[in-house]
Amino acid sequence: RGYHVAVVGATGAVGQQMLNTLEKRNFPISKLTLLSSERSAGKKVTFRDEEYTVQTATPDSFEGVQIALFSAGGSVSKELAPEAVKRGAIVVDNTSAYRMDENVPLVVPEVNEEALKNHNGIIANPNCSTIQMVVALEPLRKQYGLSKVIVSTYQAVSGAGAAAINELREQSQAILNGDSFSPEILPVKGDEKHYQIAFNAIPQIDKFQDNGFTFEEMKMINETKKIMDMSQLHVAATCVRLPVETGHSESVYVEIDDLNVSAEQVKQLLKESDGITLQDDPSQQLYPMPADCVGKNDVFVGRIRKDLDRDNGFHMWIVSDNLLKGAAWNSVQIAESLVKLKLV
Ligand code: 11C
Repeated sequence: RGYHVAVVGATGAVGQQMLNTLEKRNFPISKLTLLSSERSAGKKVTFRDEEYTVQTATPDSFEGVQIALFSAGGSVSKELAPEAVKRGAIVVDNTSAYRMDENVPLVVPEVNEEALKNHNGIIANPNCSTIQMVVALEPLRKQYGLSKVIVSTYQAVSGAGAAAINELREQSQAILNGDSFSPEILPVKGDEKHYQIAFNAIPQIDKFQDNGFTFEEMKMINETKKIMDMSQLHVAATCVRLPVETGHSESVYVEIDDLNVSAEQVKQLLKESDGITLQDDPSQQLYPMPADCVGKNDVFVGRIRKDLDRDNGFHMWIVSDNLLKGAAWNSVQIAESLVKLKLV
């Protein structure tokens, strides 16, 4: 007994993690359909000791599918998610194609699981850097009220896909060998200029918008307001790419409404909150780092301290595996919530 599940983008970095996560969570699957763009079709993928051949995704691939997890890029989702819905599937979409559509719930289960009840076939999985931040913000909002969020990110190259991982590795090797190299992917594959990422930091993730923010920064701003249902929240973001392979880090400054809260109380609250592991002990030099978070589903929080000039201001450091809670795990978690809430 179980569900007919399709994974679209099964050969990609996130698709692979989706399959690992479905396997690890023992998600009830009666039939599995593995799909991809034409370019990756024909590849073999193993799931629960069985070998599958990945098929080219077409509208008819979704016949009989009950849950479809999409992670094959925005254009594939735009074209095929409505076809899947037409054939009776519920789509969990990990691209930015539908996130800001008012008919589409944008869901992080620790924050707004209830929003799933209003779905019209498509559910959007937020951007990775947004997800890990709102998991830590929600308990603060609930307990103390929240008015301001200023975040700077330190993001891993795997967020930009497998080609960006290769670029970091090859460039690092070339620099160590004293060889020449030519950046071709980062900061954004489709943009005009490309810069060195090895031994560097690039303050551009995705393309610039007319307001001077990048699209990644606007995703963090707009998605946070939508997920937390706080259109008036003051949010600003600066997103930076680092030569880290996996695991996004974020330095976050928040202002809460309550003026009488201590850093100890914030630590205790986050320690008791779902999906969070607190790693915060300066006396032991304990704080989260991406290398320790790879392969783990939780959001890790540390360096919690009260601002020195503002009684309601707090600083913290948030790290998570961008391919898991930031993508695959959050999507599978949404599927688990759909089952739990009897929505599928
Ligand atoms: C990055 N956050 O690190 C991006 C990747 O909208 O799902 C995720 C893109 C998205 O480059």
